[in-house]
Amino acid sequence: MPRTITVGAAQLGPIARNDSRKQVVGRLLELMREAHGFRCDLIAYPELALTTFFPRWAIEDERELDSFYESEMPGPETKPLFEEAARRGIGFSLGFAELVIENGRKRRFNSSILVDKTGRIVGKYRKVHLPGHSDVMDRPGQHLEKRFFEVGDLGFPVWRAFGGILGMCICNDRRWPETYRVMGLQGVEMVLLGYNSPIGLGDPFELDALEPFHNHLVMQSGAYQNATWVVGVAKAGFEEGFNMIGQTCIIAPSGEIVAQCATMGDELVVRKCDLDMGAPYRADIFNFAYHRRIEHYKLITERTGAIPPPETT
Ligand code: CDT
Repeated sequence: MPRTITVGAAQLGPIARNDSRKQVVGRLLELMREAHGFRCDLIAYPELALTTFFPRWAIEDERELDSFYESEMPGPETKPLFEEAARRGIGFSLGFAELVIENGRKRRFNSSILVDKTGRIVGKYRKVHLPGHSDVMDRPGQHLEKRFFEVGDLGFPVWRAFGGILGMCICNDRRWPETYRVMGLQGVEMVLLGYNSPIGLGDPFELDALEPFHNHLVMQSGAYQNATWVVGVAKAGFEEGFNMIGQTCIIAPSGEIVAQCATMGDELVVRKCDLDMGAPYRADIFNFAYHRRIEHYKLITERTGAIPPPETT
C-alpha cells in the first residue's frame, strides 16, 4: 500500500507593514482552496506568514511590536484558516510570531504549527537558529531576530501525522546540518520549512549573488543526507524595500528538486510525495544504525565555535 502525501507549497508574495491579518488570512485561504482543488492533504506556508518580516525594523514601541505577534492560536483572525481546513479536510503548517506570557513575563518565539485535517494542532516548533543580531545597527535593513525572539525551547521534534513522520524547521535552521540530522535520527520523512531570506542587506555582492544557489544547496543536501522530503516555502518578492528570494520548492529524498515556483508572488506548487522513496537510501548509503560513528562526533555537541589547533613552528 503506497504511503503518499500530496503537499502544496504555498509561496507568499510581499506583505506590507500595514496589511491587516484579515487581508493576509484571505490570501492564505485562497491558496488553501486552490490546494484543495489539487486534492492536497497538506499545505505549507512560509515563516512569519501572517505579517511582513518585521525584524527588519528596530521597533521600539511595545504595542506596535506586540501587534506582529499572535497571543492565541487560533485567535479570532486566524480561526477562519482552521475552520476552512477542517471543512475541506486539508492540513497545514503555518509560521507565525508567538507571544506567550509565563510567570508574568512576555516570551517571544518564531514558531510554526502543524495542523491536521480536522483543524487540530498536532505539532509546534520554535525556531532554534536565530540569525542576525540583537543590537540595532546604524544602517537600513536590520535583521533583528535575536532581539525580537528567544531561542526555541522545543528542540527538533517530529510527529506521526498524515500517515508519515513529519518535522518542521524555520528559515535559517535550514543552513545547519544538525537541524535535519536530529530529525533524521527520529526517522523523519518530510520536513516542512518556511523562510524569509532577503538579499541586499549589505553583504558583499559575491555572497548576495550566490544566495539562490545556497538556498537550494542546503535544502537539497539536508534532504539527501537524511533521505527525507523537504518542502521549502518562501516569502518572496520586493517587501518594504527589500528583495526576498523566492525559489519555493519541493525536494525529494534523492536531493532532486521536483517542483518549484516560477514567480515572486503568491503561488502554489503541488507534488504527490511517496514517503517510501527514502527507503533505499535509509537501507544502504544512509543506514544510520549501520554506518554512523558517534564515538567520533563528540565535538558536535561539546563545542560551539571552531577552535583551530595551535600553530607549530
Ligand atoms: N529569516 C531568516 O532566518 N533569514 C535568514 C537571513 C539571514 S540574513 C542576516 C536566512 O538564513 O535566510
